[in-house]
Amino acid sequence: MSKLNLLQKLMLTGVASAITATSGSLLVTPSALAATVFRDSGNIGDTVDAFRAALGDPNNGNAPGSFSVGRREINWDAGIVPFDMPPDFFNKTVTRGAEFSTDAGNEFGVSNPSVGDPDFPDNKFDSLNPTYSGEFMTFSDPRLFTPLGTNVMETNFFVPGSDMPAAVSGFGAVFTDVDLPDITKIEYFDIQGNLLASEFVDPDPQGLSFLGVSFDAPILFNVKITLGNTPIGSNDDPGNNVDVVVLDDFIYGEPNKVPEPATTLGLLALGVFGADLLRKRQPNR
Ligand SMILES: [Ca+2]
Ligand SMILES: [Ca+2]
Ligand SMILES: [Ca+2]
Repeated sequence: MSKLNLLQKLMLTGVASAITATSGSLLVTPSALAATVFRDSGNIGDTVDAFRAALGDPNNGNAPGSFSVGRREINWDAGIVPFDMPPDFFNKTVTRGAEFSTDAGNEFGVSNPSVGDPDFPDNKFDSLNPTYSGEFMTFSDPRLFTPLGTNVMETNFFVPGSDMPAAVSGFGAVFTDVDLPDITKIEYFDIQGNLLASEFVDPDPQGLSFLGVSFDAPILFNVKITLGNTPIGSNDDPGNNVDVVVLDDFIYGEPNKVPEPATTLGLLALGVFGADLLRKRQPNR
């Protein structure tokens, strides 16, 4: 319910570097980095709106490319999103600059598909387990999102509609049916893999929870989300330490292009390799 008393100020220092946007380029500068945590459960609408305001307006929707202001959101609710959702659907098909992965084959599900989808009917994943429609709640009706075969997933950001890696100034997600404390969490990483923040999601059994972290600059490269302690499919049974959790809305800052270290290394390697090839192709004299 409350807003400010759920808002924590967190100062991160040390390993993190701040990236300052200057005239379209990204400048890496070593400095302290401020992060703000937005956490709520139950009636989460006010905290979600405060997080949106921290990231900034407007919602840039499906516009391809990167903009200097605003944010992106995914509510999963459009009928075109298939029940078996490809991991790059929200970058390549619907261009919002987010791609998802898991260590269980990169499979994802979106509930309540439109009539005509081969997986219809489904209500809040009750086609995967008939008890789920009594456990899960929506923030945005009617559709929910989950990784399949695992309870851990990652999100990487791209200049929307492209393969150019990007960073954002914050990420938040709506969770439903968080039963157990100190398990469901989001971990936030910079481009070098440094952990910027790790925050647990407050429980709200059969209800809604929200967690978002915003940063002073677009330094967030990857987020890792842990949903309860059990992949979707099992009966939710927190009394026996089985907690199944799924997701609703994702809200994140506008993706900003970042230099990709792997590309630089790749070009260096290619240069060395190319020089070696050239040497080998020199005719003997
Ligand atoms: Ca939704
Ligand atoms: Ca439950
Ligand atoms: Ca649960």
